[in-house]
Amino acid sequence: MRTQVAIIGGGPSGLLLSQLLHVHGISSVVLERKTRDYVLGRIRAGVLEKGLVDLMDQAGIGARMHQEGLLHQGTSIAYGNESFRVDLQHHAGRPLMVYGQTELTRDLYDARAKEELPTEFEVENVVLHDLETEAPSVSYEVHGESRTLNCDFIAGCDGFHGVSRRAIPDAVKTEYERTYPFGWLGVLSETPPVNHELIYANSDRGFALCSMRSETRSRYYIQCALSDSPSDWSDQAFWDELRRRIPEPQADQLITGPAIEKSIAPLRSFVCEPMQWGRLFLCGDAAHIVPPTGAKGLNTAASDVHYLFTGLRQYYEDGDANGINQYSQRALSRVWKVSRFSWWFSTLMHQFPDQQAFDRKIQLAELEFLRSSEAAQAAMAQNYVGLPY
Ligand code: FAS
Ligand code: PHB
Repeated sequence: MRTQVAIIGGGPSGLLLSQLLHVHGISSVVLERKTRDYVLGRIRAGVLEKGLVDLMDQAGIGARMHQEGLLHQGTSIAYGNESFRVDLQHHAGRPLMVYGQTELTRDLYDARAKEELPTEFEVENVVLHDLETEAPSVSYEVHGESRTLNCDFIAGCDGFHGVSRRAIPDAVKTEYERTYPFGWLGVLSETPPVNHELIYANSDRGFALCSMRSETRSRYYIQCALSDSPSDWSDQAFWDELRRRIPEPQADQLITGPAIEKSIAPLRSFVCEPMQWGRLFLCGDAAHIVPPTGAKGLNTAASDVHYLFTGLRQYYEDGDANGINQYSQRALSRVWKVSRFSWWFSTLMHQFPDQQAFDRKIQLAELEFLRSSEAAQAAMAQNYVGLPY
């Protein structure tokens, strides 16, 4: 089989790249390890930057997102008995869109099926070949049958645990990593959100986040020990702990219900340099991971897709290879700024097990400065709504 761009991974990165290429007449095949339903069963990001909203529109599949998504003009930060709102529209000139990654991925898969774009599910033993030639290929198996996909380029969109990053020689690659000594216990519930906008809370008991998927479906997180497992937390224990960590007015109004999903995500910062090798280009979680505090994981996958799509389009339409040759450098420049923001916000909002009393006072002083300073809120807002591509 032959295509112009082989895409490994059928998560949001791979699907969005494939859809954008298709709209501009560039062929691609998506190779996905799991089934469509398995991919759609993952509960992950909830907040979209305007850059990602615009890419969905550019791909011609933004209709349901605009119909069902919620535009948020601000977000709240709580600490101790204090709580303040950061006006995103005022400081950064645009809102955020609340629309779950699951729904965005569903829209992408529905568009693929409608246009009958080639997707291979349940692929195994994916191997990348001849990356340093002009005729790379990907070999793989589907239900025991061996296949080869010949192509011009390979997009490694296979997430943190995929095979693409490993295809870049160790001698060429530098991996930067920081792990955090806690996780996020997340609960999805068919209950109305406790607040009309998100609340990020730094309490003496640990971090909490009140988010949502719609006006009837809420998403909540509490910081938990890395040794915890979801089964350690009954629904009641989760709701009781969440109440202890959020401001009293919201705690009193919290409407609880059965958890329809409960999971724990570890937190890490990770960046692989370079993000390209020969004809292989890494996109999204295959190249970098950020702690979810800043809601930047999915959104940084989107900026990678923008840079790679633009470069590939330039190559095929104008014969100009500058965009693809500069991809890693351009993508990494934004990746590091996003990694810094995600690290800063995570460090500001969480209780660290080895934290000294001095550290806590510094955290509270920074939160007090953020509450009282227009300049500090503007800096936070501009990062949070999304840095320019
Ligand atoms: P993905 O990991 O989503 O997709 C990669 C795809 O490649 C998967 O479908 C996988 O099955 C497939 N694959 C892997 N190996 C393969 C192989 N060898 N061959 C073929 N296919 C292969 N971000 C936020 O902004 N906010 C959040 O709250 C948030 N919560 C998260 C919670 C968890 C538990 C995780 C893991 C991530 C979370 N993220 C969050 C980040 C997340 O949203 C990612 O940034 C986003 O899924 C990135 O999309 P992709 O790069 O497509 O990677
Ligand atoms: C979510 O709704 O899942 C979410 C929102 C904002 C974040 C992280 C996760 O910073």
